[in-house]
Amino acid sequence: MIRRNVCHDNPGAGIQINADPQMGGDGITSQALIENNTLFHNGSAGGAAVNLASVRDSIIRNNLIYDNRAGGIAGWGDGNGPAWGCISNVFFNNTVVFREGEGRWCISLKEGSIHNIIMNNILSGGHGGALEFSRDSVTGLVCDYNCLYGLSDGFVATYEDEDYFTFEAWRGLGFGAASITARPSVLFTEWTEGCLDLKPGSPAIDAGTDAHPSIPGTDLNGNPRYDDPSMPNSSGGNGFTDMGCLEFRSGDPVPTPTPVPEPVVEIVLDMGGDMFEAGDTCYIDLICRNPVEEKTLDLYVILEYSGGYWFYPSWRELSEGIDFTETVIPVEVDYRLHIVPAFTVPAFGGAGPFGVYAAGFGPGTLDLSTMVTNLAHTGFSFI
Ligand SMILES: [Ca+2]
Ligand SMILES: [Ca+2]
Repeated sequence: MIRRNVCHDNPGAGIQINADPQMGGDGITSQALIENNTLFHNGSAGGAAVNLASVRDSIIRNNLIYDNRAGGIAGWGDGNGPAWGCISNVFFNNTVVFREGEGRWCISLKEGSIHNIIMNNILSGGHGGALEFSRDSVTGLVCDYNCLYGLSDGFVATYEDEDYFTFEAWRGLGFGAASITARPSVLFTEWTEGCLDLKPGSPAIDAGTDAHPSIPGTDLNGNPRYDDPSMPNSSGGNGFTDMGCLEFRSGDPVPTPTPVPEPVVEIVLDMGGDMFEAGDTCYIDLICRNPVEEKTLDLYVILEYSGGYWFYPSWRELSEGIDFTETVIPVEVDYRLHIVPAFTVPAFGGAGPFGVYAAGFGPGTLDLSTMVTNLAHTGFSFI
């Protein structure tokens, strides 16, 4: 595993795996993982930024490869013949970009490097183009959902300096029905300054695919896939995987669904007056207004006076617990739910203020967070 390295200004390759069969052993490297590396300014004396020989069943993904002098990612047999090609590897979500007039090809597979899968990459050549193959390396090739570009001459692919293909010609060979082509200035924020973040509206946004188990669910920086609401979901699988190694996320807050308003039950209390004397007969009318939808509540009413709390129904004191009345409140205006039975105002000995409170809770709960009505209150005094 070669992960999260920064490799730059090497005259040769930045990362190299050569199994060197002439040195004994089977000469094959299998199941390597090369991911989340950043490579730039390598290859002034030749050698791809990621240089692989006889590597098989391996994953090369989420690598940021820019401003290198020779190739981007190269797989071959190191001159030992097609029996030592790079076989059955996957190249996913790499961003390989060259400056205009510089470098070779973004991904080169040669010398019997067959059965490889190349998807979700942004490959923009500076002197060469995006993809280079030897004719014996396209067997079993799967190549789609890539953004391909060649800055110098408009060719995105070649069969090793024999045939050159424009984007449309390359797609015509069956490599890339879902691929796109776009200049780096259209894709990136400040590509000439080395900032290869996708910019708003970049066609690489939501245009890759996650329809392969080795496609990374997070990008080079560990950020998860993001569905940009301003871009169509044209990718395969989940529909919003980006091409390249840096998933775009807008600076705007993540949109949240418009909340569905909680049905409102308004409770109105009416004591028929606000001045009472011990021995008076007192009434409390409890009227519900419920304009939204029928709702089931546990309803309670508290009478507070003389420093104590009394709960309806049955006007018990707090120490005896609270009786709840489960009630279905229909959709009606001024629905008179309960007319609390008349009671006699008792003798009092404390100071005011005094009052009646009423509220409703979700059935079976007594938790303020589940209070589903406003807390109604009406005050009164003793004469
Ligand atoms: Ca996305
Ligand atoms: Ca989207």
